[in-house]
Amino acid sequence: MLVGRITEAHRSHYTVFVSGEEVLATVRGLFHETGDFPKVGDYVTLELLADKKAVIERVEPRRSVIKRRGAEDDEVQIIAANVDLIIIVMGLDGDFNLSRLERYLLLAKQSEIASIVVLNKKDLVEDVEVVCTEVAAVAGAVPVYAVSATTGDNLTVISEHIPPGTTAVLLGSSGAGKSTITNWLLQENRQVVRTIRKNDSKGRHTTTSRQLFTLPNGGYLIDTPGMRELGVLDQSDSNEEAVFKKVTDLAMRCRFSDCDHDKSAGCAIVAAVASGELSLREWHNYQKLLRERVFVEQRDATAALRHADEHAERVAKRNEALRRRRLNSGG
Ligand SMILES: Nc1nc2c(ncn2[C@@H]2O[C@H](COP(=O)(O)OP(=O)(O)OP(=O)(O)O)[C@@H](O)[C@H]2O)c(=O)[nH]1
Ligand SMILES: [Mg+2]
Ligand SMILES: [Zn+2]
Repeated sequence: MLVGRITEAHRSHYTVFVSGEEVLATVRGLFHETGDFPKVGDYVTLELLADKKAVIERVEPRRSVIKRRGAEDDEVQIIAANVDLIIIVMGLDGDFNLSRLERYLLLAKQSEIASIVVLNKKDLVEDVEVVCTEVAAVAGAVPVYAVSATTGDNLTVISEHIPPGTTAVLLGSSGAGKSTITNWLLQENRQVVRTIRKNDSKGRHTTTSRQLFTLPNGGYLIDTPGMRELGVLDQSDSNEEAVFKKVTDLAMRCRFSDCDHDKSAGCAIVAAVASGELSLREWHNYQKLLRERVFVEQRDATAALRHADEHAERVAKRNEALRRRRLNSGG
């Protein structure tokens, strides 16, 4: 009997890393009785057969598990087992969402697994410091790093968090750059990466199953599909819209148009919170959403200005070229 580690879990078979190679495995009948099937990251005792095939006898006790409630059936599912670090990946593009980040942080806390926040696509942002400070306020003691997976900027900091023998998992929305980070850490293009939708920065759900990789330094990394597979997020994203609308509608009933919604007399929001029509939680969510939107708007405005500058420069160059040509042909 040998002990191996589950690298991929499919409907009826598993890929297991054992004695330096990957084998295809099925499970003993007993698993079908208990329903507790092996999960990615599990250590399993198995019997090797011919042709790189194997049968899994049992799952070794799990050191840790990341659990999540399924979207439709409300059933608890295990995302990964024996994880030492949750790497929460969020893009500094339209993916940026502090409420969602809070939910990931909560997931890590509930799993009792250490986490770090990786703000990816640093190359798209001018004022990274400002964003990091804002995120750090939400993340508390959890370290926050801004990186760029396409330029490699600051990525070594992630590898330092995955010492030999430890296991990290990448969590985050589709398009955040988890697979791009995976490829960089593997120093090899193993995972498929696909461009996001231009209009809303949403990914295309490129990665479709969880997979465990061995890193060059002997650490382990699990790449996961963007959150749609796990449900929850799309639903709460639309809740955010509802909260935003509720508050902006209320604010129109404030007596003064420049109401600070704090101590002002005749404030419809203060009244709504007092009457319970608006919960404090909704109000705080709204404030967070507002900060996010201001951040995204400012960033877009900066980008627009830069484009305008570049455009002006191109026009000036072209005019200069035209003028020269005219001078030349005239002279
Ligand atoms: N500008 C920029 N683009 C990036 C960066 N990292 C990733 N991308 C791009 O973002 C897109 C999505 O990257 P993926 O790595 O496929 O994202 P993912 O998180 O694995 O997405 P799913 O597999 O769908 O969950 C690709 O076009 C990447 O090239 C970055 O640091 N900067
Ligand atoms: Mg991916
Ligand atoms: Zn008000």
